[in-house]
Amino acid sequence: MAHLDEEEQREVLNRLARIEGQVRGLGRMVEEDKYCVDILTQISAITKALDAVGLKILDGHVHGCVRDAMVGGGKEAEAKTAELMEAVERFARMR
Ligand SMILES: [Cu+2]
Repeated sequence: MAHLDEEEQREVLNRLARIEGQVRGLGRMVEEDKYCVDILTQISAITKALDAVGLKILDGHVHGCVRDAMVGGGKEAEAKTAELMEAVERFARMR
């Protein structure tokens, strides 16, 4: 479960819809045999946009799931912290 309130969820979905449009545009650029560097620039823009969505989700997770587990304490808090660090490492390794 993602800890996003209604407005945040709407914002994330809007951003993802924009990214879908950007990816479709990328497909058109390849189809139309556009200049390689322009295609790479577009890929960078999409990657950045997707990163921003990832950070938003991560922020919600820390302020939701992780905080709740910390309040509860015990083994659940330890497990959530370990899981969080693994997720952050995976996210950081992407770039
Ligand atoms: Cu979460």
